[in-house]
Amino acid sequence: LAQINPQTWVNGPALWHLPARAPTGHKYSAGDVSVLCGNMPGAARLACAGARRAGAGMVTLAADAPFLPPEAGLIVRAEPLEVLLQDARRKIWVCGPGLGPLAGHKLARLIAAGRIIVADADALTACAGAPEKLRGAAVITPHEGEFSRVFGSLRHDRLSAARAAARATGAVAVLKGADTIIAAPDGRAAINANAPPYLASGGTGDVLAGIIAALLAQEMPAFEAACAAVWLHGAAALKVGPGLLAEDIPAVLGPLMARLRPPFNP
Ligand code: NPW
Ligand code: AMP
Ligand code: MG
Repeated sequence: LAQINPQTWVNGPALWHLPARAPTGHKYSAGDVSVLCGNMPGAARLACAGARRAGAGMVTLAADAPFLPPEAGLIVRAEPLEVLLQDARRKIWVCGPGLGPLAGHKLARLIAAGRIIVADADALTACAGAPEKLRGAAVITPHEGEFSRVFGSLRHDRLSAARAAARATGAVAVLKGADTIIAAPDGRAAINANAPPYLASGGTGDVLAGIIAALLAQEMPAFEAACAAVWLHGAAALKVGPGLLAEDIPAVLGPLMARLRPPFNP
């Protein structure tokens, strides 16, 4: 296990273990993920696809707009957030991809309701200059543009910046880019270089947010879930190859995860 300096590692499967699937589990026990959907439903759908292929048993696309077309196996709920929050099984939420100007309000509501949140995209932009608004999120996944909006321009090296962001918010910070830093509030950090440049393509970050949520829903601790998701996302992209579209990533996660998951009857 490569160690760069104390508590900083090169990300890889030695750092985390994917959870075993219970042989008698049902779809709710396999993990429930809800993805908020706003003005760009394509982004939220990509997060749903990532979550479903990363093993969440139930994934709900939670949209205020009633006109979203359904999709086999994906629950589309056109109901107010307040109604959906009445179901205590909806613990894990993706908040941000394609969510638009309501993202700040919805993020605050999810935090107040004590949900486990992956905050990305518009939820981060809604916290511009106000990192304290992210307190209560489990994982935040900024690209450098979003990072600068929330925390100010990247003055320090990316590793120190990600660590500071994790300390300031109490969330695991995933600072995305060619190399992605994953930093925990307790000082642990990992650097992921297992990703090809053709991952720089619209929607890939949305898929990553969904994968992280699915692993949280399968009860992985937040730092390990983020490390595993970032590594799998990069490995999936390498497997797809050049010409990758964001929607190609979810389908190759299964075979990758099959190699890493413990057997059904450990
Ligand atoms: P520059 O060029 O460096 O000056 P935005 P977004 C800067 C949804 N999507 N990576 C850069 O500025 C998202 O989920 C919908 C990227 C750039 O102009 C959001 O809801 C899709 N950017 C919404 O669109 C698929 C970097 O930040 C600006 C950067 C907007 O999200 C695509 C971009 O930030 C997309 O996911 C970096 N490393 N470093 C769909 N399928 O419907 C600096 N920047 O304006 O918040 O735009 O990330 O596209
Ligand atoms: P987003 O900006 O939210 O769409 O997320 C983009 C995704 O692509 C993140 O997971 C980044 O880490 C990844 N990515 C962006 N640029 C590169 C690059 N040059 N090499 C490898 N991965 C990249
Ligand atoms: Mg994004």
